[in-house]
Amino acid sequence: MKIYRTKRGLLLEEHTQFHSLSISFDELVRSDDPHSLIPSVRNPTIIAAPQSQDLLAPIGSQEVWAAGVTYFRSRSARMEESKDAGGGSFYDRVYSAVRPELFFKATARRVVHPAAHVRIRSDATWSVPEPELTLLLNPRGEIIGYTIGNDMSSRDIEGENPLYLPQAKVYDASCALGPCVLLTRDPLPKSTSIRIEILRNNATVFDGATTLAELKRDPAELAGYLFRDNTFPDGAYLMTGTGIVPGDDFTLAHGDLIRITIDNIGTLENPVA
Ligand code: DO4
Ligand code: MG
Repeated sequence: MKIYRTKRGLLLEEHTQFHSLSISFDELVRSDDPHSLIPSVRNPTIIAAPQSQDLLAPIGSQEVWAAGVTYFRSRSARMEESKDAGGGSFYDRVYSAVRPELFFKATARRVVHPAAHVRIRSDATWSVPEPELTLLLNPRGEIIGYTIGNDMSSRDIEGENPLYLPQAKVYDASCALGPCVLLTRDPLPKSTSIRIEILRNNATVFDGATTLAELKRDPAELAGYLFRDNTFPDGAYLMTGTGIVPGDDFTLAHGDLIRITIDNIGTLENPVA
């Protein structure tokens, strides 16, 4: 089942039918078992599917965190962009280390809704979107669902010095989530595909794809690291890293359209402001 957060409240999509839910997103995430709670908060009336302009990012009070260098492609791209700063070794080391790279990505205020504008930093010269499977974790650190995330990144800033990573990653409208949460405790199949297309003036200027078979880390293990010595009373989102990085000659431009699709979840589209 899928949960949409909309201007009309939470909607449930089940067997292609839509119902409203009389519960907030935070209450859903905090509940012990969202699946068994849903029948008691589902309005029986079947309603129309939400319009794309009514969709809100599926987030309440959750923080958004992210994992990095979890795909070989991310390791290689980062080593290249940071070679003058000594990146030849630290990205390679974190790719193979037992402890993953986890970083803070966004508060809900910095997350943009589906179809809303993401931003590139005004002081960046080399910016890319990062299409990432994103885990929804309950307050116990268990995966209760999945959404699509865009971890907007300033490659020139993070490449200049790894200590600039928070500035390369965390700024207004640096993150997009949506269009819905696929509510399931089951791991997604390794064959799950993640695809991205970037359009400029209606023409594709970059496209790429990967699958979860390329993700080096186990999602539950990433969640376990995030919840070590950290409490999240309203749960949290954890982006699982990118396996798709455009070539070094590509940078986003104002007006581009970023389209990210993950099997069984949907498509998240955001224009670049
Ligand atoms: O270490 C820098 C960021 C890595 C990242 O965001 C990713 O691999 O997706
Ligand atoms: Mg990323």
